[in-house]
Amino acid sequence: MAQRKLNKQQQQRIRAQQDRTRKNIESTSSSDNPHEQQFEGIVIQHHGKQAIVEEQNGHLINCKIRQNLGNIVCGDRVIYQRSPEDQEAVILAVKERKSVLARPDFNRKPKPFAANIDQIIIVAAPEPELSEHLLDRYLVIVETTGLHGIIVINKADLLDDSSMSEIASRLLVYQNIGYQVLFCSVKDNQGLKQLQTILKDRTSILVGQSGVGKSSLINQMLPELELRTSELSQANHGKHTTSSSTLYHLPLGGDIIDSPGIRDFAIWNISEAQIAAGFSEFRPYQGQCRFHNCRHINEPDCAIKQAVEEGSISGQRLQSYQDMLDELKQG
Ligand SMILES: Nc1nc2c(ncn2[C@@H]2O[C@H](COP(=O)(O)OP(=O)(O)OP(=O)(O)O)[C@@H](O)[C@H]2O)c(=O)[nH]1
Ligand SMILES: [Mg+2]
Ligand SMILES: [Zn+2]
Repeated sequence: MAQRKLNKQQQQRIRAQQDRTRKNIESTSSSDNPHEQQFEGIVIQHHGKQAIVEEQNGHLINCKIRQNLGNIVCGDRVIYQRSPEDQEAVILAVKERKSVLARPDFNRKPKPFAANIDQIIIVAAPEPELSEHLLDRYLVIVETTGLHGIIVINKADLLDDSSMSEIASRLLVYQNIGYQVLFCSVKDNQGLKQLQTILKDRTSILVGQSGVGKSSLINQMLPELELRTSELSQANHGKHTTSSSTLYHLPLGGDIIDSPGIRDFAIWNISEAQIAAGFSEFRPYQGQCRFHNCRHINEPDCAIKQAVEEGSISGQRLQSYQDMLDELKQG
């Protein structure tokens, strides 16, 4: 995933296009054209050149996407047009996004997949095994997007006393630098009330390895999910929808986006400085290394290495940072 800043040029181009489209919309008042009315809706899912949009009355409608609009993604607020009898509609414009997450497409170009998110819920579990390597990469995204990030350890029911204390001590590193860690279990209904409180009145996205239980967590919080799933599948011409990001409304208020698990997660399209900025505990030491452009690898008088020696920064986190720089260099 990457942050919106990386796509600034692209964003500007899209925005200019949208401004033009908006102006066009404004100049064609709907009363000129009584059969084609314009509405605002929210994108629930997108599939190539089509998107499923939730209308203001809660119904889902399949929309084509007008050319040159750029990528329309889950969470986008859009203006669409349809005549009352139409089952299909056309998206004319996208409202400005307050945030966007992207992942590399097959050409390693950033491809947005979710928009207008407030917080990222990183889901991990004892099975598949917890990976700090992956966790640190997600946290770089959290820090560089400026979104709120929380770590959820699902499948807590699989932990006995000793594996619980082992995993808890590994997570202490993250709690010490200010991240909230919440243990949950879909099976035992553990931690879900707290999770619902965290999700209330915000737009959150669940990210994490395939199989950690992201969809199961959502399923547990949404009693009417099955209904929504079949409605979605109908709006999408009966296709299965499990492979794309999908937005759901939570019963207590707020929205949640389920995203497909990431199998191949590489650091990509990001600068060394952004990686460093992704380690929030490095911040207090900024400007304290002997060299202003210190990369905290083997430079003398490095304040970060000093902090590791003194025990105020975790050596494992510094190692993780250095691994990411290596990975970046290898491309
Ligand atoms: N023991 C246990 N199993 C769980 C729990 N939550 C989910 N599972 C199981 O974990 C498996 C994967 O769950 P999913 O919800 O499909 O995982 P996901 O993260 O959505 O996976 P992708 O969609 O591939 O990214 C399923 O077999 C679930 O039944 C839990 O709290 N405890
Ligand atoms: Mg899933
Ligand atoms: Zn340094």
